[in-house]
Amino acid sequence: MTNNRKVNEWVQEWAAWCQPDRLYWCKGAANEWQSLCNAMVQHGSFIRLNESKRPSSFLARSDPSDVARVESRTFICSADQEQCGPTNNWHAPDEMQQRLRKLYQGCMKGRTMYIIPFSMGPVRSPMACTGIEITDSPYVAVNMAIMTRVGEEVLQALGDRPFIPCVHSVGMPLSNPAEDTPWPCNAQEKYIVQFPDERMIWSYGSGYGGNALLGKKCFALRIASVMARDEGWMAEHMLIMGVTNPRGEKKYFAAAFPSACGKTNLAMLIPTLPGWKIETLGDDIAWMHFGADGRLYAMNPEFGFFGVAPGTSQRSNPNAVATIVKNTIFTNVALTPDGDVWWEGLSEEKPNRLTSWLNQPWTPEDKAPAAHPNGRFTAPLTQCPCLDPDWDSPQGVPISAILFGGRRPTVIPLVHQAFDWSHGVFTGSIISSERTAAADGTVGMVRRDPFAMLPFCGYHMADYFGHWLKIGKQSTADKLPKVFYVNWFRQRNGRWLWPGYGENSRVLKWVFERCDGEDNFVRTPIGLLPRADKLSLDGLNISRDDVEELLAVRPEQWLKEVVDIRRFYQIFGQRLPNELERQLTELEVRLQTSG
Ligand code: OXD
Ligand code: MN
Repeated sequence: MTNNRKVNEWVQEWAAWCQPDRLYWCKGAANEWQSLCNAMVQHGSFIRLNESKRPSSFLARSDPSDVARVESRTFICSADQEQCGPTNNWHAPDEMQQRLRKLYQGCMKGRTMYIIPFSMGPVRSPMACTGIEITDSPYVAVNMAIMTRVGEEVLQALGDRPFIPCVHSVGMPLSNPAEDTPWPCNAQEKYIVQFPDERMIWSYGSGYGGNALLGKKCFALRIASVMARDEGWMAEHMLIMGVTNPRGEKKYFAAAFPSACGKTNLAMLIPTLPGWKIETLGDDIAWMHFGADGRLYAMNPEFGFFGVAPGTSQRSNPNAVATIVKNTIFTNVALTPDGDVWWEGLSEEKPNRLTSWLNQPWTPEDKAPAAHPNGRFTAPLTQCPCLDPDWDSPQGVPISAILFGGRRPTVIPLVHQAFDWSHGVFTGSIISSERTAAADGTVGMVRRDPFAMLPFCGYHMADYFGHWLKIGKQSTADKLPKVFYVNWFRQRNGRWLWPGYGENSRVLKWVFERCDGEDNFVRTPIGLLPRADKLSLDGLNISRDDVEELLAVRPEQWLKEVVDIRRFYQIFGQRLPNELERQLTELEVRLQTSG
């Protein structure tokens, strides 16, 4: 209970409807987290990991049908279908509410309803927003306690201002508590529903990640993008990092990549270039507001990392490995005989014997992976060894550069800079990547994922492009972040050309120097590329040929890209901003007249 009448009424209304056996108000204290986790161990939903190897850490195994975000069951229910746009699933809000109300009726029988007051952003920051999630999943309660700032302080700071109501149920009422399973969910019906007009979220049937931890994708991106449009700020699928050069000068970069393209690795990168330092503020979401000085300030609304485990290793991301040594929840990874976790890529040598994420005995001869490709860790931001000193700043940090990128084996060079903000908006709008395991769908297919926001924009994507263009008019070129496009994934004959990881610091250095206006570039039809002698490659074992290929801009390939972009743009019809049409035509002309 709280003194906030609106909150109490809302909770009581939903409790009456969902009929849980009991209510539990989350207070956010450390001992609360421990006791909720202990209860989950008792119940069989959590396995406590070996205390001497991984203190205060747990493994959860989901139902095999509930392993990723389900974009096909994600809906934007705006009153006006036009507002939703062609890249989202739309449903009439009244009808959706009727349908879900039926499903929610009695859906928490035999369970506890957890009430989770949470703040996206530092409590009392002018950029922060409050949500309250009600859920019948203790897994959600303990994950939310890591991923967001939870507790009484949040309700106090809220006062009687509005909050974002978030309703979640796993959709598996119990007539007999003995019938419960370690990972309750509803195999038949799943709904992840955003109501942008009412600014509320209803989720049903899934207990996994972004489907259930409603502060993340549903609130901090889908609903927040609508708020940002209306209020003149930006809610973006971006990491935030601090970059310091050997002279001690520091700049902040934000970067948008589609899901599972290495945002967490980049955010925590250890530079191979001597004297350079990277510090992390966030690995997934950035909210950006203009400061009084006309610059864009970014804040990470989250409080933890919900990172993809497979591929995370001492080699790929030592800082992530150090972040997850304790107080971490692992989901759908393998269990070692001595009670620790393992996943593909964690060590070069595979352990002889494991229990797979499917709770089956596993040996290296098995064809199926031991960990699910979308297996995750949930760990507190504060455990990151390279956490930026300003990670909790209520004002956020001023952004000098925005990086876009994706996985493209061909066509896109290692790095290029947009000519100006509008051209930068164009480059963001054409991000493309191979699909990964973070969402359901065919892995490996190239899909366009504008601004890495395709599954996360809460309104018409063409209007979102327009919003980006409008943001560019609210300040001046010297104050707006410079925009870049990177591609670590270019290949020749199936071989990666760029070593990636810590070596990406070489690209960040070039970006940093571009922000200072250094004359280190060549002009090409697609943008500004590094002058070959200005990309620091000392100490890197890379052939001249490979560097040439990495930086190659081939007009004939790009002209094909233009055709594909034009086809992609058609889905937005008349609503596509003219400016982007103009950018595309100008690119085509530059390509046709080049060389
Ligand atoms: C994520 C995603 O989980 O983008 O961050 O899918
Ligand atoms: Mn993400």
